[in-house]
Amino acid sequence: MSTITLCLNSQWQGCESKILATGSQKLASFLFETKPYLTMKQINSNSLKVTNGVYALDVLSEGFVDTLNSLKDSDTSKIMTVGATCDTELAPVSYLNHLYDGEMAVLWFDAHGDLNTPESSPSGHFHGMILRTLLGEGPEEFCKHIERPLFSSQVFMAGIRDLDETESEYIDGSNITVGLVDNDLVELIISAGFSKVYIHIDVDVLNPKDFKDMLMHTSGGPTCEELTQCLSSLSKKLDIVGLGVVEYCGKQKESALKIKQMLQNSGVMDNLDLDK
Ligand SMILES: [Mn+2]
Repeated sequence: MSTITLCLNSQWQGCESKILATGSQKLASFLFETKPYLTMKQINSNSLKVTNGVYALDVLSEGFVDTLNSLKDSDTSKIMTVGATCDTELAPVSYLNHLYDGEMAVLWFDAHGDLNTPESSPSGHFHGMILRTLLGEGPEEFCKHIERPLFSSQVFMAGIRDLDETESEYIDGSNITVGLVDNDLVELIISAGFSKVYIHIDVDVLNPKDFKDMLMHTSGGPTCEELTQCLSSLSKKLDIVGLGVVEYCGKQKESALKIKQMLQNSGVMDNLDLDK
């Protein structure tokens, strides 16, 4: 029997915007309502120093190991995370990819690639390195705890439109699939042989003309309705084993409702056994 674990991870030091911690807390209580959820330990350190090219590396690596251990203790088979920054996906994706032995696709809805290394990153912010780390190329402090890195053939990206040059080169030399936020996306995943999917939603994938409560406004991208349609086709044909919703600022009350409606109307909540 599948069990789902709900998580709030407010670790915000993957960039330097503390507002994402507050945003994640507001969104988790709104989405999870009265359901019990795990609150991941938030490491607070004032040093926030750059180590080996990564801002707050010590804080982030300690938080990652703590979260990974919590998930292992929970012995869960599905995870939904509301996280502050993109790097809060590191523990749930690592845990599930090990559990399912690589038999899951990872679908990255994001305006960005998150494929930098400490050497190529313009900012040193770890939230821009998370997917590359999951692929096994990241700081040793994280990689040594990832039992099964992703193969690039597991990764599907949609909505990306703000890539650094080195990220584009990396994608071109990999087996990552880049698709559109539409109904064909599910067919790309199925024809690659996957029936399970982990879905990452950085809310900056959305068109800022339609949704404004994200940290990094990036012009273009799908409307809430378009993303709902795409999620709906995924929900109908795939087993969603994990979901992460990240980088939400929580400045407007109605924006949390928009996210909830997308997840409910598309059937994602149902697929995760959360609408019972
Ligand atoms: Mn992003």
